[in-house]
Parts: sequence; C-alpha cells; structure tokens
Amino acid sequence: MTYVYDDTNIFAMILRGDIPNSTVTETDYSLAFRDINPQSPVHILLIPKGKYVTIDDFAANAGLEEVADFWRTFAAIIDGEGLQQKGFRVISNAGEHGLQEVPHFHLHILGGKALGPILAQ
Ligand code: DGP
Repeated sequence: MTYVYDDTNIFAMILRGDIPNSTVTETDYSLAFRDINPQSPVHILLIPKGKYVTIDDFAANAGLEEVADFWRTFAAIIDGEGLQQKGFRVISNAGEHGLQEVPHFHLHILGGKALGPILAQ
C-alpha cells in the first residue's frame, strides 16, 4: 500500500510553525496539542512529526524510534492529564469512511467526562 502525503495539510503547517498551536508536550518525534474544537474537557491531538497519512501508514512505515517515542509520549500525556483514574477514549479517524479531515495521522485523546457510546448512530 502506498500513501501519498499532502504537505499542505493543516498539521504540516503546525509542524512547520506556520500557524500556532496550544502545545501539551513535544519530543524529537512527536507533538501533542489541544484540539481547536474540543469535544470533551480534555481533547488532545497527538501526532508524529513524520509524514504519515493514517494510523495504518504509521504502523506499517514508521521507524522503531518514532513508534516508541509516539507511544511513550501518549503514556506521558495520559499521566500528565490525570486520565488514568477515570479513563479516557482514543480515536483515530482514517480516510473517507473514517471521516478523517486532516490527512496527517493523529490520535484524538478524549477525557474529563463520561463520553457516552462510542458511536452516535
Ligand atoms: P479528524 O476528523 O480526525 O481529521 O480531526 C481533525 C481535528 O483537527 C478536528 O477535531 C479539529 C482539529 N483541527 C483542525 N484544524 C486545527 C487547527 O488549526 N488547530 C488545532 N489545534 N486543531 C485543529
């Protein structure tokens, strides 16, 4: 499977520093920032700095250091935001059926309230 990365997507612009973001944490390989349109009291987007379109692109093609950094950063966010005790939800939309708006792989990390059913319909 080949993945075609669009350098004009909004998260690429954030990574280039062209538009500001509310950074939660940053490493050599990963960036986490607050969603501009939060769906819950905690709504963080975690992205790799590398050019991966979807979660499966990242899983198949990222280097092991990137993968390890990403998941350790994820764990640090859960800890830092105090989400372990009450729990949280992670979503990654991919492609057309997943209604992915921004074609740079990202995790939505949602928490801070009871989130309801996983799907609205
Ligand atoms: P998705 O549908 O999974 O691709 O969700 C993309 C998310 O990105 C959506 O929840 C809104 C968020 N978003 C879009 N543009 C910006 C932006 O410029 N800054 C921030 N912080 N979030 C954005």
